[in-house]
Amino acid sequence: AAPAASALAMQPTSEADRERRMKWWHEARFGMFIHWGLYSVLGRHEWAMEQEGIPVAEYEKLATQFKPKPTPAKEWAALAKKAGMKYMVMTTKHHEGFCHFNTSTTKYCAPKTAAGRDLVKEYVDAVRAEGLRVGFYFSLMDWHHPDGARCVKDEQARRRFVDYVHTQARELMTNYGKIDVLWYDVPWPLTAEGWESEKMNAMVRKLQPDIIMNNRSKVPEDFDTPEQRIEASKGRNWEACMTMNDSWGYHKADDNWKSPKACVRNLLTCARQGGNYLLNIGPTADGSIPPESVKILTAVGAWTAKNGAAVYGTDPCSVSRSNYMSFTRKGNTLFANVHFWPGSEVAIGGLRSKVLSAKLLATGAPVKFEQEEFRVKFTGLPVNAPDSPITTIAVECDGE
Ligand code: FHN
Repeated sequence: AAPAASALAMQPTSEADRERRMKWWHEARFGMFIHWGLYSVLGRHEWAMEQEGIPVAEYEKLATQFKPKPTPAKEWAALAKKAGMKYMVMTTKHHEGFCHFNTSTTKYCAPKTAAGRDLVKEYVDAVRAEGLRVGFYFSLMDWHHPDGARCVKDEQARRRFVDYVHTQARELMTNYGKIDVLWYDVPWPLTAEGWESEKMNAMVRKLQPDIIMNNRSKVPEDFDTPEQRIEASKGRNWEACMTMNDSWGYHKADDNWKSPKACVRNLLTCARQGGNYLLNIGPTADGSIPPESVKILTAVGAWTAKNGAAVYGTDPCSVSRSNYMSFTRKGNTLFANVHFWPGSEVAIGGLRSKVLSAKLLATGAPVKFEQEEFRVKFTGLPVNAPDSPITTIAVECDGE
């Protein structure tokens, strides 16, 4: 007999079930990405092995130098909380193939090498201790596995490689309690069919019925992943992942850091268009966070602590006409987020709604306003920006 309509409605990939599983994620808006691996020992970007042509036998020796300090994940989780991030996604295995988790599939993993412990367990415990949601990044591409280079043409090699990767996915979904996000990366050189991604993802959902997955196993799943850009590709089911400098993994010479203002503007742009912002840190080999990242996220957190209402749980916003502020919305409250403070007067053109009242969001200080047919002027403001890196004016309107 056909399954009842309610059972169909709650199938793991039904829209109704997807909305149920993604409710917290939409409200969360802002997460921390963490890229950490043997490449952090080199300090020259997470693609060093491939870009520098380092042979596997030479590269894997980096595992003897990878001896993280005790529980660095506690520092990451504390900083994420302070920044106003609500979930974290850590590389459990990047393309280099080194696993931070205990696995039956290989000795090339943290518990069985110099690190001598399960770094994924430490991470999960630290994230949960801060009340944040747990995400695993998992690379399908694996430069260490001997079948990686021949799995496209050799069916037996493909079978071994797919079984290896599916087994690791099963271990990650089984051994660490409730996992909230599975963030696949780079399926090269196989397709969704080659990876048997639908079978793998069905296994994941059976083990973790509430999990949400990205689109990088080459099956659309729950959310899209625009990288280093903001693109509202799938309604509200998308997350822009970005670095703070130019590198995902720790790069000792990469000094091209974004400002706190640039990061808050990215967060606001994601919020205005309904998506999420996943902002990356690249810890050093011992797990320390680069001081520049600490400085940036501390400044971002100072803003979200006072102005979070302008980004968390907001609705998509159609107001956009300004080159010195960006707009977000929650119901009939419009947030005018001023990134270039013009002085004692701020004006918005083309607002459809009637303004009822206005205030500085951070302090609640009332803001005077005058509304004409096509313009609202906010007057009597401080000459210098009252907040940093952005000042938000909350405008109560009689409609959206
Ligand atoms: O090659 C990776 C890269 O190192 C990094 O992990 C990013 C993060 O989204 N994903 C791949 C590039 O798309």
